[in-house]
Amino acid sequence: MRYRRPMSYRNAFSIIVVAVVATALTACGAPSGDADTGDPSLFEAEPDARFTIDMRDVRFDVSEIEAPAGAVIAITFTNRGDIEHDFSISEFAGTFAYRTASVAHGHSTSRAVHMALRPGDTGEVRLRVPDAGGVEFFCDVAGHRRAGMSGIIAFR
Ligand SMILES: [Cu+2]
Repeated sequence: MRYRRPMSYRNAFSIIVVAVVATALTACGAPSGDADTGDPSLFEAEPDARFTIDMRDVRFDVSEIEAPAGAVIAITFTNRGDIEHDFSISEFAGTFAYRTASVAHGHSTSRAVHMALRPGDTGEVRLRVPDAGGVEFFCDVAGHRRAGMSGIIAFR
């Protein structure tokens, strides 16, 4: 049997760094950083309506907005809390895009729309839903939705 050398500290460190980077890239299904996500055409013109929603610990300060079906709406989110939050939609029949310089946080998600914001960060979401109906949004950080961090966008 051949003698195996113990792994050097340098090699062990390299493997850990690679594992952490791989986790960061896959955690939210999108690259972290300031890349746009979704359909970029939604950012080509001024939206038909604009909304502002702040994130607190642990709630959205606006829990219902109304928008015309078929219109492009913009929602600017700012995380004014002390912990990370996100804007998530489970299943989404329309088109969306978002833009933020915030760095994706560490939890995984299978949500159709998921924009994570660190404390103090801002991101803009654009949505277009063709048909009337309600879309529930929530924060997908563990426990936050159950604590009431959710809301409805009513398309009329
Ligand atoms: Cu949250």
